[in-house]
Amino acid sequence: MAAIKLHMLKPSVNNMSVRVFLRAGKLDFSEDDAWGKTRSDDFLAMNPAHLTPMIESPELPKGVMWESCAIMQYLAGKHGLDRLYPKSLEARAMVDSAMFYIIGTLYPYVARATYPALGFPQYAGEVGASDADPAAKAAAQKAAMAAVAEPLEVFPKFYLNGKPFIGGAEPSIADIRLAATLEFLAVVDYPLPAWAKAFTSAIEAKLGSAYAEPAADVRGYVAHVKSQKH
Ligand SMILES: N[C@@H](CCC(=O)N[C@@H](CS)C(=O)NCC(=O)O)C(=O)O
Repeated sequence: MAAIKLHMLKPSVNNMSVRVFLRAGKLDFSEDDAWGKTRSDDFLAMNPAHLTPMIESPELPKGVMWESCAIMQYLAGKHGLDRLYPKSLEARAMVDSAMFYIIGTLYPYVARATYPALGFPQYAGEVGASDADPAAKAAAQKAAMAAVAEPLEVFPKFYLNGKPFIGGAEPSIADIRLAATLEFLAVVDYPLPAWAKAFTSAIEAKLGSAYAEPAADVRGYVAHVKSQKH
């Protein structure tokens, strides 16, 4: 049996991050498709937050953990994957800062811009999840799309700062998390800036099938959703 069991959803970029990481780190893992299972009694008994990606490992205090970035941090540390998660505290601080910025600031805008097109449920309290009329929902989605630009520009200006990756010459877990996040923007034909296109190509070239295989699942879903609209 593989050492790490990942419960995952194939169309999700949160999941794609960990799926790319496991492959890039050449870890011993198996994947279980959690489609339709996350609210089951068995899953909720393990994980009351009902979120994927989730890994099972008997060494964890409760046997499981979730949150894509925390999973990558834990497994990179445990398996000595310093090339993906640098050991130097200062380099690591930048990787951590970038990941928190993605999860806390960039991703919520990406979600509000893309979830309506992806057919994913939106978060309670947001216009998209309310009983507002379609015009108000469309305006909210448009506003979220416009808001993506500012946090996106922070990456070339600050985190990349002339380097190919946040991690430097090699992609780090923050780069994996950023590239996966950008994948969803294709569903709304978001015009990615030139640096972001170059960044995505560079990470694909560096990671090869470790990136391409999980990306194909997300891209397949995005293509399917787009084909339904035309
Ligand atoms: N911040 C979390 C987000 C995880 C998340 O939203 N997971 C969704 C899929 S994208 C999920 O598993 N939803 C299933 C459910 O809530 O039942 C991460 O990065 O791991």
